Amino acid sequence: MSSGLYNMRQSDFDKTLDLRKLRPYGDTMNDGKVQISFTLPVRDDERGEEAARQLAKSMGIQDVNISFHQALDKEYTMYILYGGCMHTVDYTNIHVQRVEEAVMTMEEVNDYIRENIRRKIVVLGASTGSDAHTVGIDAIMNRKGFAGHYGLERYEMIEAYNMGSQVPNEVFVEKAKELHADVLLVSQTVTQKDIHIRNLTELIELLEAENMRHKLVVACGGARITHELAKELGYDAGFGAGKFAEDVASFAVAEMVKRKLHSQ
Ligand code: B12
Repeated sequence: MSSGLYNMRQSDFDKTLDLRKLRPYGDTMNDGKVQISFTLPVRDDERGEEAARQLAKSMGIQDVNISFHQALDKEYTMYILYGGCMHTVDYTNIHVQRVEEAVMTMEEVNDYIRENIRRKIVVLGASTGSDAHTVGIDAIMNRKGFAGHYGLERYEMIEAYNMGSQVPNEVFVEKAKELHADVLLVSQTVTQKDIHIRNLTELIELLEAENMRHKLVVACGGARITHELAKELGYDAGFGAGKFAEDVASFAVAEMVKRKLHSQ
């Protein structure tokens, strides 16, 4: 929500909002209403329902209403519950690291490259390691794009190569060498047992061992990737859900110019 809208709301609409004690909003300020869903490995009966209710209460949810329950199998039941979450967070004390670069349109990125880099740039992308999810990297790379945002293959000043999924880090690095890539983009979807951390770390270590890391812009993305995590792991930037080709393209070209990578 823009700060303008927020200010309007606080002064004109509701005076009970306290950002130091922020709660979910259902239909009344501070009612804390949330909907949660989970599966319990028990049969679909009254005892299971009570177990679901008690579990929700122990999560800090009051006035629990089980709005839906369905047997998935003999001994597995899915529940959807509605209730008021009594926990709060201090919004005024929340500070996050995020990519600060202004986001340009596809045309602006092309113009920026023409003016500042004066040659096409090479971007190589893949979903690496054991990760078989392709939709995220395709959303960023594919010509047709995703949700109305064209992918990098459509950018006139970008030579984009998408290696698909399950690409071993060694193969990815070899391809980067072969293509003289300027930018590497990695997608990681599966985070079970921290596999993404190991995989992302291994790539940076390989690039460092090959003396390539400082010559490249390296970014990663995926639903559970944050900019903060990416920076911690040695990446230049991280992009999560709701980010598109223009977000990473704007960042990458500005970073190339900032670090004078185009003239190396
Ligand atoms: C489709 C899917 C599959 C398909 C994948 C097919 C394919 N060709 O991609 C199949 C059936 C193969 C699959 C398999 C598995 N899956 Co799956 N899958 C999904 C599902 C339903 C959708 C994922 C998706 O396509 N999202 C849409 C894209 C557009 O979103 P996105 O990836 O977040 O991408 C956006 C951003 O994150 C960002 N982005 C992504 N990458 C990058 C990269 C860069 C550089 C940038 C800038 C941005 C960026 O931009 C995109 C656009 O905004 C999700 C559940 C869900 N609803 O999310 C589970 C899910 C991801 N899968 C999951 C799991 C566990 C698995 C399996 C391990 C299941 C199993 N036990 O076998 C296997 C793993 C296989 C493997 N080796 O990787 C879990 C992951 C949990 C976790 N965090 O670890 C999920 C969340 C389901 C769940 N709730 O448990 N899966």
